[in-house]
Amino acid sequence: MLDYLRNQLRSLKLTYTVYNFLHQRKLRHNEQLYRRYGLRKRVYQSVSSDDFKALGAGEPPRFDVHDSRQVAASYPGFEQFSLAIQEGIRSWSERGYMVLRGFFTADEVATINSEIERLIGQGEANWRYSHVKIMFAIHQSEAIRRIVAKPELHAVLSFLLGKPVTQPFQSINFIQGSQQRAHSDTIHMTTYPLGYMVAAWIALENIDASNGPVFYYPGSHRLPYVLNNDYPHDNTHFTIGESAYKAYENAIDAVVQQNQLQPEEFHAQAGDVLLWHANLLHGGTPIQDAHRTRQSMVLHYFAEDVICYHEITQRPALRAKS
Ligand SMILES: O=C(O)CCC(=O)C(=O)O
Repeated sequence: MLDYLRNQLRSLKLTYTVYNFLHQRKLRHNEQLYRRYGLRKRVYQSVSSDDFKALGAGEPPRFDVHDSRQVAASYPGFEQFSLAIQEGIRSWSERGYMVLRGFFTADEVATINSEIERLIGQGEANWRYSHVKIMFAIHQSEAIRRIVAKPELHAVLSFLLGKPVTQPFQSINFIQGSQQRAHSDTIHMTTYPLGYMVAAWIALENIDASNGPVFYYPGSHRLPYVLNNDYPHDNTHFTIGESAYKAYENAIDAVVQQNQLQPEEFHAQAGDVLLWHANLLHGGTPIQDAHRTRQSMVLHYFAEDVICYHEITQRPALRAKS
């Protein structure tokens, strides 16, 4: 009965509006952005891609417009990166992902893992999605926050987006593989203009084909964004459709089939990092060995001075200071 009521409340746009109204402090950054981009809405109201149609596409990230292989070296700051990172940046426009091998040390990885273990042991881990994801550990652990706040990571992300990127919007930790179906993060963390999000996924142990690695479709970020109007979401003016996310996943499967996309898997050593573009299609492969863990952490970053929201539920993103 309680679950039923909770689901009913979650399907009402009004529930989110009231929640946002009560948390306006975390939406204040949008006041100036709405003015700047010409969006005529209150910051606590629902917002989705429909609201931006009349405003045009806005200015996309620079490497979505110009091939990073041709132009990256001409932007200030490129020389600060190692040769391996420079090569990753060069291939960004074409592939939509890049790898930072050995970016976190064994000590840093061990500290993150023991902090997660501590949160779980103390019953403080913020589990979601049937005990698959631990949300926002960065808000609970000073040690994790400090480790992931590497200036070099922020420098790479800022360089890729051509706008400052200073802190993660959220963190998610996994103990086992997510086995999540293919999706683009833009359906969960949408921006106006589109494309100003990057994910940084950190291997916290060695990962191979048997413990549910992340998979992705190279180059898929260049396909059109799939947003609410591109699948049968059954939303109404007042409610969010109950099976909207499933319908979205089915639409992405169709995109994969139509374009005959071929997946790659991210096999990694502990400390390796995979960065992916806001629209790169990706997910988690099935776990072949149920006895194995797949400890990992993903951080999602928005560029500063863009509008961020959740397309499916049409909620503006609340930004808490970490
Ligand atoms: O870690 C995984 O298996 C998938 C993570 C993911 O899809 C995401 O962070 O968007």
